[in-house]
Amino acid sequence: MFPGPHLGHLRRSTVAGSVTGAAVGSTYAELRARLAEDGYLYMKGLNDRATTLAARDVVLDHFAEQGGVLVGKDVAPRQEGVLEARCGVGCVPFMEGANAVTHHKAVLGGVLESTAMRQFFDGLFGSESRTFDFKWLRGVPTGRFTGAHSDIVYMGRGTPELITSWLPFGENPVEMGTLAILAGSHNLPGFAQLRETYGAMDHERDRLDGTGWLTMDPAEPARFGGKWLTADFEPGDVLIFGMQTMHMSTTNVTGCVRISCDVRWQAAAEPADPRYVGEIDIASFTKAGLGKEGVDAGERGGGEEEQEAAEPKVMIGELKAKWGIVPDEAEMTAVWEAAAAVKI
Ligand SMILES: O=C(O)CCC(=O)C(=O)O
Repeated sequence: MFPGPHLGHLRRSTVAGSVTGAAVGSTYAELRARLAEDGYLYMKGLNDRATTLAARDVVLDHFAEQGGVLVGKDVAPRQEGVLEARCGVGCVPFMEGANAVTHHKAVLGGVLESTAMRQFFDGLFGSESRTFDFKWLRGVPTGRFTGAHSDIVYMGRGTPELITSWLPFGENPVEMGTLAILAGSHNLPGFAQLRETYGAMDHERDRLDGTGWLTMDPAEPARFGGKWLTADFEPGDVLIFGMQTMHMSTTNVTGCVRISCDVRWQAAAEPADPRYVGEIDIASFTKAGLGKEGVDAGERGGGEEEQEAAEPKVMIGELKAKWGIVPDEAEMTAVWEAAAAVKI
């Protein structure tokens, strides 16, 4: 249920002067303080609505060209992004990386690296900003969601002051799959152990198996405190958060594809994670997770199998046991029910 005891509303922010005709909004100093305190900024209408919808059209055109993805050849039903009944994972085209769709003028210049985005991040960092060349553009089909994780696990080889921006391409209500933030996970003492263990990992270096998610169960990290928050997003809204803010998505329970993109930003003068800038070899990135699948076996002079045998993958469950944070079902149920009993 949204909003409900387990999933509340994100607090809205706008930049001072950015909302036409309204004397509302925060200065960059206030936004920096809010980001430090809340672990996120929910920027309403940071990007232009019409431009965002134009970028959505580019993605839908790409889907339509593949065939078998969307219902309806005419413009109107296609814009709804209604999926063919049998179109699930593996059918919706994979778009992560730096490619003709992510770097289409209307997508890149209009939305992902729009003037509004660049100005915002320059203001937020108080210096010139830059973004990775790699863009995490996704079409998420019915029934799918992203598990709980912190981004540091996938992109911690540059500055730790890296910021993720999540941009929905179109009307994106909670039931279509929205990004949910576990507010407090970045700074509450209850999460300290998690930040020092899971939050200190490097998915590739530590050979973490599979997606690198901590869990698919939102109750599991919520037992450390904090609160899951999300929103019904509109075109142009941008959700911003830091590397230690745990997040996941709600499930897409509609018949329409959810289109969204993650774009990472940092101060230009800071070191950037080399995996995501310059030439990107997409063949060496996994489709399921966010990160690259292991260190290139070729670089180490061994085949994939040889490397596997020498350094088997570690399962997240084994790590939780080592860290002493294996979820106790009874404890989790009690915490979840206690939260449900709180009047909001
Ligand atoms: O859009 C999604 O489902 C997940 C995005 C995300 O968590 C990420 O890229 O860090």
